[in-house]
Amino acid sequence: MSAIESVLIENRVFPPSEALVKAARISGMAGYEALCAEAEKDFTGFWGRLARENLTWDKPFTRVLDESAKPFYKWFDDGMLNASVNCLDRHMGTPVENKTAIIFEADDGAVTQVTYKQLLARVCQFANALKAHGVQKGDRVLIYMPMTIEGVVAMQACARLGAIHSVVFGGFSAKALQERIIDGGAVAVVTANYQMRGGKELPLKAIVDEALAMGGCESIRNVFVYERSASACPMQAGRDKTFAEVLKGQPTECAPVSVEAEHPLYILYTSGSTGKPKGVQHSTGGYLLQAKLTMDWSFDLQPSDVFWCTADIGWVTGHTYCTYGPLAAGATEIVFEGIPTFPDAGRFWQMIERHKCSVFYTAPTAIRSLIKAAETHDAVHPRHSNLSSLRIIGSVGEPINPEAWMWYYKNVGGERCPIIDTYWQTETGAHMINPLPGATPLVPGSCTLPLPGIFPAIVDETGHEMPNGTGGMLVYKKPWPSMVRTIWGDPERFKKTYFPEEMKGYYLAGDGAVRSADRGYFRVTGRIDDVLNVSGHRLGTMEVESALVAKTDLVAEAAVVARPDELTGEAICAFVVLKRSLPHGAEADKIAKELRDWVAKEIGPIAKPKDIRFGENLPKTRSGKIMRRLLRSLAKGEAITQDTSTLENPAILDQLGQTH
Ligand code: 6R9
Repeated sequence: MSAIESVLIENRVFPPSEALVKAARISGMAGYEALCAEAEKDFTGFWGRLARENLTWDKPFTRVLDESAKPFYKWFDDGMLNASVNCLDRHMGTPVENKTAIIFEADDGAVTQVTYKQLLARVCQFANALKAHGVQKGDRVLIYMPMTIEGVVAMQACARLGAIHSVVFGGFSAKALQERIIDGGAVAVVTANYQMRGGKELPLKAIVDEALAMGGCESIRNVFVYERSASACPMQAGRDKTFAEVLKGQPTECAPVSVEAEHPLYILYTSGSTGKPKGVQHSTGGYLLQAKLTMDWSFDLQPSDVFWCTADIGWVTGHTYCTYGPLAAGATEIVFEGIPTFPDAGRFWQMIERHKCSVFYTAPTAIRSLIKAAETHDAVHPRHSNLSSLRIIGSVGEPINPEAWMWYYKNVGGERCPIIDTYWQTETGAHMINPLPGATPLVPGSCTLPLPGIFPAIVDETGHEMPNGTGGMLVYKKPWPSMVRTIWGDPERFKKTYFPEEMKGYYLAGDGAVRSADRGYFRVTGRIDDVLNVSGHRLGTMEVESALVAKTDLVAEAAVVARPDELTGEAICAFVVLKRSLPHGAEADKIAKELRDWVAKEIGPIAKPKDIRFGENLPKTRSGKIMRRLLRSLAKGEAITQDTSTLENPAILDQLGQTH
């Protein structure tokens, strides 16, 4: 049975325990429904109330929502605030001041802690350093950092100055970095000399150098280098400076720059259906509101909680649930530098025990790989760690299959902790559809119901709503405060991608979904566009195709599709036509490796195709269109049952069946 089929017949229900219902911030379905009803009755009144209650405003807003230029919605737009004030200064003079903000565990196991007060001082110091180098409100700062306290500090320091950060995941290539520097017009790069992962020292600064040497990055004035490792790295005099150099003598106080609620807090690039990644632009006020609120709602955050989101700051989950949400909510959070399998695959469970983590938030792909590890090597099974501190566990990034859900529920959550399966996107900024710990009965594999104030629906291609039980496209009928504001530098693409005419003003998420006939629960079935989801990471098929055909000495044509994969959710399967004769055996393997390495250099190792298949041609219709549905069947190893009569070259199907 396929994962999707098993999800559709899922009928186990897990209601929250009475104790949780009693103690939770939103108590029982009645509590949830009351908030939903408030939002329905007075949409702007609801969001206005929450924005006043949850954020500190330098100048209060008088307008909640301005729809005059829709779909370019504005929220709280005559209000002024600062994001770092809302994450740090807000807690000064309260009991949170001396509370641990971050417990940092390094790759090698070394632990460092900072309180809110100390973190504020570090953010101010780094903000002063940026300021001393001319960084101002509205400037773009590219951050290419490992998971460290300094990574969070760099982001918060930008926010303090009203500078717009653009974080690029440390696994992306020099080429990807260069594209993002150019698109965003960044004035500075914040990086580290090396990053430590799995006991290995990997260069970061050298990749920045490579990116800058590719040209077109003349906007960059400075590169700030955090000395994560004692090993030296090349430094260009005048341009490159170490953290130690620039922090020296900087005061630990820095007046925050108050910005308009709509002022961009950050740009984060994500994949779409073309080869060019989109710079998703987020606001300050609306974004921060939902980052903070969802900590309270989805994770029922309590003052004593130790929160751990395992995502990297290079992804949206790391932005909202490492850098902004937990700090805005005054939580103690764990920041982890390393990987889940080093020194062994019990690392997560050992860390939960070591730091008494109470709210744990990770991705299905990590869970699946740790299940496999625990099944083959019992010593890393979670049963060997004391996980009794856990009260809530979460999932994000891709659909979680019921088998992995049950394992997570039993072995990590001790059949006691609700699994909060959070469905959302880079573009939504924060959680959209997920259960609430003290309210929603859980169904494995379902993200259940929308958060209060969020109005999703399932529609057909013409925007008509589908009855429960019938699949369709997921849309949102109303805007929400933390929604994407535009695509950096490309408002037309923003409109076309998210608000296409057929959708009647609804936001099109790009995912397929179905609501259950009985409860109206949502199940997200996966992307309906050309976006792949490999280990919870978004990649465009076109992006990988463009990378392959850029190897002009070897590749004539390439088509990329996804196939289901037990571990990574989806895997990339590339069909390649070479500029030479069809290779066989060891030679084919060698070329396949060369192509994988090439893609890793063009985009990053996460984009390496798992399967590569060579053919003298691709299956095309007589009008020259690549028949992707056939490629998908071939990738899955299915028998071809589709009609191939329109195929120009049917013999090609046999050739393309072979994987390298
Ligand atoms: C937060 C994040 C977004 C895409 C999204 C969907 C998939 C994320 C999911 C999920 C099913 C969940 N997705 N969470 N699918 N259930 N709980 O992952 O953002 O990297 O932009 O990816 O991921 O397909 O459209 P992002």
